[in-house]
Amino acid sequence: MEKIFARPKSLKKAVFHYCPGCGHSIAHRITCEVIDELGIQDRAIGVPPPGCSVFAYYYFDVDMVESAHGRGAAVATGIKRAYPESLVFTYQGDGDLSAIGTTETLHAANRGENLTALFINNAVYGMTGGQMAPTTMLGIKTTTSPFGREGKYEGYPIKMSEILAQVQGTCYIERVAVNSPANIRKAKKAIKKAFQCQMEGRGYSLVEILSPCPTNWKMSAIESWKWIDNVMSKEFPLGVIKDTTGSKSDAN
Ligand SMILES: Cc1ncc(C[n+]2csc(CCOP(=O)(O)OP(=O)(O)O)c2C)c(N)n1
Ligand code: SF4
Repeated sequence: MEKIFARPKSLKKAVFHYCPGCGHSIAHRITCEVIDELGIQDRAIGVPPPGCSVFAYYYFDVDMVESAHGRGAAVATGIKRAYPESLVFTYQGDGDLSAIGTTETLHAANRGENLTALFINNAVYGMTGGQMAPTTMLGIKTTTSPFGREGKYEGYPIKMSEILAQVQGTCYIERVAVNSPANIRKAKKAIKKAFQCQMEGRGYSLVEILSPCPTNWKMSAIESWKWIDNVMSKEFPLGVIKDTTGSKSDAN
């Protein structure tokens, strides 16, 4: 009998520790599917962060080098420069990439480091208990913005993808979501295109993935998927933000 659905080869046979409905597990799976499809399991090197995905190395069956919080772009730069034939990707939350790691990320992008960032935006600091992140939307209550985020006091939701699109070293940036089968398919295509950009030596590529965190959003999984469509993607619109390849993104 023909097998039409199976665990990707590069996804270990381990049980995810993520909460039910969490987007990290979907992002892991589609990234592994892309690694398999591109045939790069033996040369892919992932750089996971502190955060809920801190144990990503238990799941990806590729070489992984853990970085300190926010330092993914710097660690990945070293790996890629030492092993230019490898396919290097960082896997970073929004607390990681858009707060403590802003400097490393912006300068790695500006230098056009030939690597790929998978940027998981769930609009909070997930692992540490749902504190406000730079990506938290105005009016949203978190443990550190109990009355709702107010721009005047707490700043405004930061749009890292749009900022990074401004610098010369970035070649491809797309925002996707993992909240529906159609969006998951688009997210996978975007990750594939970002990896292909790196394989072609085009510079820094990034896929921002809007990802549900039902636990800290205090919603059911289904409510959190709807919230991405109805609220989050209004603040963070989905689509290609920058593409210097000249080829039409097959994600759209
Ligand atoms: C240098 C440093 N500062 C703070 C922390 C504490 N810390 C661990 S995870 C985390 C936030 C994670 O949030 P995010 O990056 O958005 O990832 P998520 O858990 O939501 O996936 C923080 C502040 C740390 N590990 N290291
Ligand atoms: S706290 Fe949020 S981001 Fe962390 S595993 Fe649970 S649902 Fe996922």
